[in-house]
Amino acid sequence: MQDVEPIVARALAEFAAAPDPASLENAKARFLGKSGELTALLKTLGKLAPEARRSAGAAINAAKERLEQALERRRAELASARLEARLAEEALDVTLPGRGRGRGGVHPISRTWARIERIFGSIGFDVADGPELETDWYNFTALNNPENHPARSMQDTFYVDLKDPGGLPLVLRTHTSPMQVRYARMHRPPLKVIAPGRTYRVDSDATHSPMFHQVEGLWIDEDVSFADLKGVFADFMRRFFESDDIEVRFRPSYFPFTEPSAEIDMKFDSGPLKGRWLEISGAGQVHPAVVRNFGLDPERYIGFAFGAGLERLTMLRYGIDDLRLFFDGDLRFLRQFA
Ligand code: 2U9
Repeated sequence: MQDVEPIVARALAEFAAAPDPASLENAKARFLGKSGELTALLKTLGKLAPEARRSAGAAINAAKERLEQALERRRAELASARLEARLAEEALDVTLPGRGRGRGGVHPISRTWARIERIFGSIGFDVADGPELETDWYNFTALNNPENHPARSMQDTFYVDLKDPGGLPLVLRTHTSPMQVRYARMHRPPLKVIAPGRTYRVDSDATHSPMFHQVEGLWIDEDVSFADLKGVFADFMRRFFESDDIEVRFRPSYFPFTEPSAEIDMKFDSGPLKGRWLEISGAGQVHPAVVRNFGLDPERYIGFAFGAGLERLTMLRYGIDDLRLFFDGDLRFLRQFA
Protein backbone atom coordinates (compact mmCIF):
# COMPACT_ATOMS: atom_id res chain seq x y z
CA MET A 1 0.00 0.00 0.00
CA GLN A 2 1.05 3.57 -0.67
CA ASP A 3 2.68 5.34 2.27
CA VAL A 4 0.30 7.72 4.15
CA GLU A 5 2.99 10.08 5.41
CA PRO A 6 3.63 11.99 2.12
CA ILE A 7 -0.15 12.44 1.74
CA VAL A 8 -0.44 13.77 5.29
CA ALA A 9 2.50 16.12 4.68
CA ARG A 10 0.91 17.57 1.51
CA ALA A 11 -2.48 17.87 3.15
CA LEU A 12 -1.02 19.72 6.15
CA ALA A 13 0.87 22.05 3.81
CA GLU A 14 -2.26 22.78 1.76
CA PHE A 15 -4.38 23.40 4.85
CA ALA A 16 -1.78 25.78 6.20
CA ALA A 17 -1.58 27.61 2.89
CA ALA A 18 -5.36 27.98 2.40
CA PRO A 19 -5.96 31.75 2.42
CA ASP A 20 -9.70 31.61 3.18
CA PRO A 21 -12.41 29.17 4.41
CA ALA A 22 -13.54 28.20 0.89
CA SER A 23 -10.01 27.15 -0.20
CA LEU A 24 -9.62 25.26 3.08
CA GLU A 25 -12.84 23.28 2.50
CA ASN A 26 -11.71 22.49 -1.05
CA ALA A 27 -8.39 21.20 0.29
CA LYS A 28 -10.28 19.10 2.81
CA ALA A 29 -12.33 17.55 0.00
CA ARG A 30 -9.16 16.68 -1.92
CA PHE A 31 -7.87 14.58 0.98
CA LEU A 32 -10.81 13.56 3.18
CA GLY A 33 -13.74 13.90 0.78
CA LYS A 34 -15.60 10.96 -0.84
CA SER A 35 -13.01 10.76 -3.59
CA GLY A 36 -10.22 12.27 -1.54
CA GLU A 37 -6.72 10.78 -1.48
CA LEU A 38 -6.97 9.32 2.02
CA THR A 39 -10.40 7.88 1.32
CA ALA A 40 -9.03 6.26 -1.84
CA LEU A 41 -6.26 4.69 0.21
CA LEU A 42 -8.79 3.35 2.69
CA LYS A 43 -10.59 1.61 -0.17
CA THR A 44 -7.44 -0.32 -1.10
CA LEU A 45 -7.26 -1.97 2.37
CA GLY A 46 -9.46 -4.86 1.28
CA LYS A 47 -6.72 -6.11 -0.97
CA LEU A 48 -4.26 -6.50 1.88
CA ALA A 49 -3.61 -9.50 4.11
CA PRO A 50 -5.47 -9.27 7.43
CA GLU A 51 -2.35 -8.48 9.44
CA ALA A 52 -1.14 -5.75 7.09
CA ARG A 53 -4.75 -4.48 6.76
CA ARG A 54 -5.00 -3.89 10.50
CA SER A 55 -1.80 -1.89 10.78
CA ALA A 56 -2.45 0.06 7.55
CA GLY A 57 -6.00 0.79 8.72
CA ALA A 58 -4.73 2.09 12.03
CA ALA A 59 -2.15 4.27 10.24
CA ILE A 60 -4.83 5.71 7.92
CA ASN A 61 -7.22 6.42 10.79
CA ALA A 62 -4.45 8.11 12.76
CA ALA A 63 -3.61 10.21 9.68
CA LYS A 64 -7.27 11.09 9.27
CA GLU A 65 -7.50 12.22 12.86
CA ARG A 66 -4.39 14.41 12.53
CA LEU A 67 -5.77 15.99 9.39
CA GLU A 68 -9.10 16.67 11.03
CA GLN A 69 -7.41 18.34 13.98
CA ALA A 70 -5.24 20.42 11.62
CA LEU A 71 -8.38 21.35 9.71
CA GLU A 72 -10.15 22.51 12.87
CA ARG A 73 -7.16 24.61 13.88
CA ARG A 74 -6.91 26.22 10.48
CA ARG A 75 -10.66 26.93 10.43
CA ALA A 76 -10.35 28.67 13.79
CA GLU A 77 -7.29 30.62 12.57
CA LEU A 78 -9.06 31.82 9.46
CA ALA A 79 -12.19 32.79 11.40
CA SER A 80 -10.22 34.82 13.90
CA ALA A 81 -8.16 36.46 11.12
CA ARG A 82 -11.43 37.48 9.44
CA LEU A 83 -12.75 38.89 12.72
CA GLU A 84 -9.52 40.82 13.30
CA ALA A 85 -9.72 42.29 9.80
CA ARG A 86 -13.32 43.39 10.32
CA LEU A 87 -12.55 44.92 13.68
CA ALA A 88 -9.63 46.84 12.20
CA GLU A 89 -11.76 48.01 9.27
CA GLU A 90 -14.69 49.11 11.42
CA ALA A 91 -12.54 50.54 14.17
CA LEU A 92 -14.42 53.11 16.20
CA ASP A 93 -12.64 55.12 18.83
CA VAL A 94 -15.43 55.74 21.29
CA THR A 95 -13.08 57.85 23.40
CA LEU A 96 -12.79 60.57 20.72
CA PRO A 97 -14.70 63.77 21.54
CA GLY A 98 -18.00 64.13 19.60
CA ARG A 99 -18.04 66.42 16.56
CA GLY A 100 -21.14 68.24 17.77
CA ARG A 101 -23.31 70.47 15.66
CA GLY A 102 -22.50 74.13 15.09
CA ARG A 103 -25.07 76.13 16.99
CA GLY A 104 -25.44 78.82 14.35
CA GLY A 105 -26.87 82.19 15.21
CA VAL A 106 -29.47 84.69 14.17
CA HIS A 107 -28.25 87.28 11.64
CA PRO A 108 -28.23 90.81 13.10
CA ILE A 109 -30.73 91.98 10.45
CA SER A 110 -33.05 89.13 11.45
CA ARG A 111 -32.67 90.14 15.08
CA THR A 112 -33.75 93.68 14.20
CA TRP A 113 -36.62 92.32 12.12
CA ALA A 114 -37.90 90.15 15.00
CA ARG A 115 -37.44 92.98 17.48
CA ILE A 116 -39.51 95.36 15.35
CA GLU A 117 -42.28 92.80 14.92
CA ARG A 118 -42.36 92.32 18.70
CA ILE A 119 -42.47 96.03 19.51
CA PHE A 120 -45.20 96.86 16.98
CA GLY A 121 -47.06 93.64 17.79
CA SER A 122 -47.30 94.80 21.40
CA ILE A 123 -49.25 97.90 20.33
CA GLY A 124 -51.60 96.05 18.02
CA PHE A 125 -49.87 96.12 14.63
CA ASP A 126 -50.32 93.12 12.36
CA VAL A 127 -47.47 91.93 10.08
CA ALA A 128 -48.00 91.88 6.31
CA ASP A 129 -46.24 89.44 3.99
CA GLY A 130 -46.18 89.41 0.21
CA PRO A 131 -44.25 88.67 -3.01
CA GLU A 132 -40.79 90.05 -3.76
CA LEU A 133 -41.60 90.00 -7.45
CA GLU A 134 -44.32 92.60 -7.94
CA THR A 135 -46.51 94.01 -10.64
CA ASP A 136 -45.96 97.56 -11.83
CA TRP A 137 -49.35 98.50 -10.39
CA TYR A 138 -48.68 97.37 -6.82
CA ASN A 139 -45.09 98.63 -6.75
CA PHE A 140 -45.62 102.03 -8.44
CA THR A 141 -49.08 102.99 -9.68
CA ALA A 142 -51.02 102.21 -6.49
CA LEU A 143 -48.47 104.31 -4.60
CA ASN A 144 -49.16 107.35 -6.72
CA ASN A 145 -45.87 107.19 -8.62
CA PRO A 146 -46.28 109.17 -11.83
CA GLU A 147 -45.74 107.37 -15.14
CA ASN A 148 -42.44 109.16 -15.79
CA HIS A 149 -41.02 108.97 -12.25
CA PRO A 150 -37.25 108.19 -12.29
CA ALA A 151 -37.75 105.34 -9.78
CA ARG A 152 -39.52 103.49 -12.61
CA SER A 153 -36.46 103.57 -14.86
CA MET A 154 -34.23 100.60 -15.62
CA GLN A 155 -31.36 102.54 -13.99
CA ASP A 156 -33.10 102.41 -10.62
CA THR A 157 -35.23 99.27 -10.65
CA PHE A 158 -34.64 95.60 -11.46
CA TYR A 159 -37.08 94.43 -14.11
CA VAL A 160 -37.40 90.73 -14.97
CA ASP A 161 -38.36 88.93 -18.18
CA LEU A 162 -41.83 88.06 -16.90
CA LYS A 163 -44.98 90.02 -17.56
CA ASP A 164 -48.07 90.70 -15.49
CA PRO A 165 -51.53 90.00 -16.99
CA GLY A 166 -51.57 93.55 -18.39
CA GLY A 167 -48.34 92.87 -20.32
CA LEU A 168 -46.06 95.00 -18.11
CA PRO A 169 -42.78 93.50 -16.89
CA LEU A 170 -42.64 92.39 -13.24
CA VAL A 171 -40.23 94.21 -10.92
CA LEU A 172 -38.26 93.20 -7.83
CA ARG A 173 -40.15 95.33 -5.31
CA THR A 174 -38.31 98.57 -4.60
CA HIS A 175 -39.99 99.03 -1.21
CA THR A 176 -42.28 97.00 1.03
CA SER A 177 -45.22 99.33 0.34
CA PRO A 178 -46.87 96.99 -2.21
CA MET A 179 -47.38 94.45 0.59
CA GLN A 180 -49.32 97.08 2.48
CA VAL A 181 -51.46 97.91 -0.53
CA ARG A 182 -52.25 94.21 -0.85
CA TYR A 183 -53.00 94.03 2.89
CA ALA A 184 -55.19 97.15 2.77
CA ARG A 185 -57.25 95.72 -0.11
CA MET A 186 -57.86 92.51 1.84
CA HIS A 187 -58.76 93.97 5.23
CA ARG A 188 -61.23 96.49 6.64
CA PRO A 189 -60.15 99.55 8.65
CA PRO A 190 -58.76 100.11 11.15
CA LEU A 191 -55.67 99.07 9.19
CA LYS A 192 -52.75 98.78 11.54
CA VAL A 193 -49.89 96.90 9.99
CA ILE A 194 -46.14 96.77 9.49
CA ALA A 195 -44.43 95.33 6.42
CA PRO A 196 -40.83 94.19 6.97
CA GLY A 197 -38.91 92.52 4.17
CA ARG A 198 -36.31 92.41 1.42
CA THR A 199 -36.32 95.14 -1.21
CA TYR A 200 -34.23 95.74 -4.33
CA ARG A 201 -32.77 98.73 -6.11
CA VAL A 202 -30.04 99.16 -8.72
CA ASP A 203 -27.55 100.63 -6.31
CA SER A 204 -24.27 99.19 -5.02
CA ASP A 205 -21.50 100.98 -3.15
CA ALA A 206 -20.12 101.27 0.38
CA THR A 207 -23.44 102.55 1.70
CA HIS A 208 -25.92 100.86 -0.69
CA SER A 209 -26.63 97.22 -1.39
CA PRO A 210 -28.79 96.06 -4.35
CA MET A 211 -30.78 94.02 -1.82
CA PHE A 212 -31.64 95.67 1.46
CA HIS A 213 -34.36 95.49 4.09
CA GLN A 214 -37.11 97.87 4.95
CA VAL A 215 -39.86 98.07 7.45
CA GLU A 216 -42.86 100.18 6.73
CA GLY A 217 -45.79 100.90 8.95
CA LEU A 218 -49.33 101.91 8.12
CA TRP A 219 -52.18 103.01 10.36
CA ILE A 220 -55.45 104.00 8.71
CA ASP A 221 -58.72 104.73 10.46
CA GLU A 222 -61.28 107.55 10.66
CA ASP A 223 -59.21 109.78 12.91
CA VAL A 224 -55.51 108.85 12.82
CA SER A 225 -53.38 111.99 12.94
CA PHE A 226 -49.79 113.18 12.64
CA ALA A 227 -49.77 113.33 16.46
CA ASP A 228 -50.39 109.57 16.50
CA LEU A 229 -47.49 109.10 14.09
CA LYS A 230 -45.22 111.12 16.33
CA GLY A 231 -46.27 109.17 19.43
CA VAL A 232 -46.01 105.74 17.81
CA PHE A 233 -42.65 106.48 16.21
CA ALA A 234 -41.03 108.08 19.26
CA ASP A 235 -42.21 105.14 21.37
CA PHE A 236 -40.79 102.72 18.81
CA MET A 237 -37.40 104.49 18.80
CA ARG A 238 -37.16 104.43 22.59
CA ARG A 239 -38.08 100.77 22.82
CA PHE A 240 -35.93 99.73 19.89
CA PHE A 241 -32.81 101.46 21.26
CA GLU A 242 -33.74 100.72 24.89
CA SER A 243 -33.32 104.33 25.90
CA ASP A 244 -35.64 107.08 27.07
CA ASP A 245 -32.98 109.66 26.21
CA ILE A 246 -34.01 109.95 22.56
CA GLU A 247 -35.41 113.04 20.86
CA VAL A 248 -37.38 112.81 17.62
CA ARG A 249 -37.96 115.62 15.13
CA PHE A 250 -39.78 115.93 11.80
CA ARG A 251 -38.51 117.86 8.76
CA PRO A 252 -40.71 118.57 5.74
CA SER A 253 -40.01 116.33 2.76
CA TYR A 254 -41.67 114.87 -0.31
CA PHE A 255 -42.81 111.36 -1.28
CA PRO A 256 -45.41 110.64 -3.96
CA PHE A 257 -47.37 108.32 -1.61
CA THR A 258 -47.66 110.68 1.39
CA GLU A 259 -48.87 114.27 1.73
CA PRO A 260 -47.65 116.01 3.80
CA SER A 261 -44.38 114.12 4.05
CA ALA A 262 -41.53 114.29 6.53
CA GLU A 263 -38.07 112.98 7.26
CA ILE A 264 -37.75 111.76 10.83
CA ASP A 265 -34.51 112.47 12.68
CA MET A 266 -33.48 111.19 16.09
CA LYS A 267 -30.93 112.30 18.64
CA PHE A 268 -29.47 110.27 21.50
CA ASP A 269 -29.02 112.35 24.63
CA SER A 270 -26.59 109.82 26.06
CA GLY A 271 -24.26 107.05 24.85
CA PRO A 272 -21.62 107.06 22.11
CA LEU A 273 -23.82 108.85 19.55
CA LYS A 274 -24.94 111.54 22.01
CA GLY A 275 -25.86 114.92 20.58
CA ARG A 276 -25.92 114.23 16.80
CA TRP A 277 -29.16 114.36 14.81
CA LEU A 278 -29.43 111.20 12.66
CA GLU A 279 -31.89 110.70 9.82
CA ILE A 280 -33.71 107.46 10.61
CA SER A 281 -36.95 107.27 8.64
CA GLY A 282 -39.37 108.85 6.22
CA ALA A 283 -43.07 109.24 6.91
CA GLY A 284 -46.22 111.12 6.12
CA GLN A 285 -49.99 111.19 5.93
CA VAL A 286 -51.04 108.63 3.34
CA HIS A 287 -51.95 110.41 0.08
CA PRO A 288 -55.72 110.40 -0.68
CA ALA A 289 -55.02 108.80 -4.08
CA VAL A 290 -53.31 105.88 -2.29
CA VAL A 291 -56.20 105.53 0.17
CA ARG A 292 -58.51 105.35 -2.85
CA ASN A 293 -56.33 102.54 -4.26
CA PHE A 294 -56.98 100.61 -1.04
CA GLY A 295 -60.63 100.67 -2.10
CA LEU A 296 -61.45 103.18 0.67
CA ASP A 297 -63.03 106.63 0.63
CA PRO A 298 -60.28 109.19 1.40
CA GLU A 299 -62.95 111.59 2.69
CA ARG A 300 -63.61 109.14 5.49
CA TYR A 301 -60.30 107.33 6.07
CA ILE A 302 -57.02 108.97 6.94
CA GLY A 303 -53.76 107.90 8.50
CA PHE A 304 -50.01 107.74 8.34
CA ALA A 305 -47.23 105.60 6.96
CA PHE A 306 -43.53 105.47 7.64
CA GLY A 307 -40.57 103.60 6.24
CA ALA A 308 -37.13 102.83 7.64
CA GLY A 309 -34.16 100.72 6.61
CA LEU A 310 -33.38 97.69 8.79
CA GLU A 311 -29.66 97.94 7.96
CA ARG A 312 -29.47 101.48 9.28
CA LEU A 313 -31.44 100.65 12.43
CA THR A 314 -29.18 97.65 13.03
CA MET A 315 -25.96 99.65 12.46
CA LEU A 316 -27.05 102.28 14.95
CA ARG A 317 -28.16 99.76 17.55
CA TYR A 318 -24.97 97.68 17.47
CA GLY A 319 -22.46 100.36 16.43
CA ILE A 320 -21.66 98.74 13.07
CA ASP A 321 -19.89 101.10 10.65
CA ASP A 322 -19.88 99.20 7.36
CA LEU A 323 -23.03 98.05 5.56
CA ARG A 324 -21.15 95.36 3.62
CA LEU A 325 -20.52 93.35 6.78
CA PHE A 326 -24.17 92.26 6.69
CA PHE A 327 -23.79 90.56 3.32
CA ASP A 328 -20.22 89.18 3.37
CA GLY A 329 -21.07 86.13 5.48
CA ASP A 330 -17.84 86.54 7.49
CA LEU A 331 -18.23 84.36 10.59
CA ARG A 332 -15.89 86.58 12.63
CA PHE A 333 -18.54 89.29 12.30
CA LEU A 334 -21.63 87.08 12.52
CA ARG A 335 -20.46 85.09 15.58
CA GLN A 336 -20.69 88.26 17.65
CA PHE A 337 -24.48 88.01 17.32
CA ALA A 338 -24.81 84.26 17.95
C1 2U9 B 1 -48.29 102.76 1.78
C2 2U9 B 1 -48.35 104.12 1.71
C3 2U9 B 1 -47.28 104.87 2.10
C4 2U9 B 1 -44.00 104.46 3.54
C5 2U9 B 1 -42.97 105.51 3.62
C6 2U9 B 1 -40.97 106.46 3.55
C7 2U9 B 1 -41.74 107.55 3.77
C8 2U9 B 1 -39.51 106.50 3.45
C9 2U9 B 1 -37.48 105.23 3.17
C10 2U9 B 1 -36.83 105.08 4.50
C11 2U9 B 1 -35.46 104.53 4.31
C12 2U9 B 1 -37.11 104.04 2.39
O1 2U9 B 1 -35.48 102.22 3.27
S1 2U9 B 1 -35.53 103.57 2.92
O2 2U9 B 1 -34.60 104.04 1.95
N1 2U9 B 1 -38.92 105.31 3.29
O3 2U9 B 1 -38.89 107.53 3.50
N2 2U9 B 1 -41.68 105.30 3.48
S2 2U9 B 1 -43.36 107.09 3.87
O4 2U9 B 1 -45.12 105.03 2.97
C13 2U9 B 1 -46.15 104.23 2.59
C14 2U9 B 1 -46.11 102.88 2.68
C15 2U9 B 1 -47.20 102.14 2.28
C16 2U9 B 1 -49.45 101.95 1.35
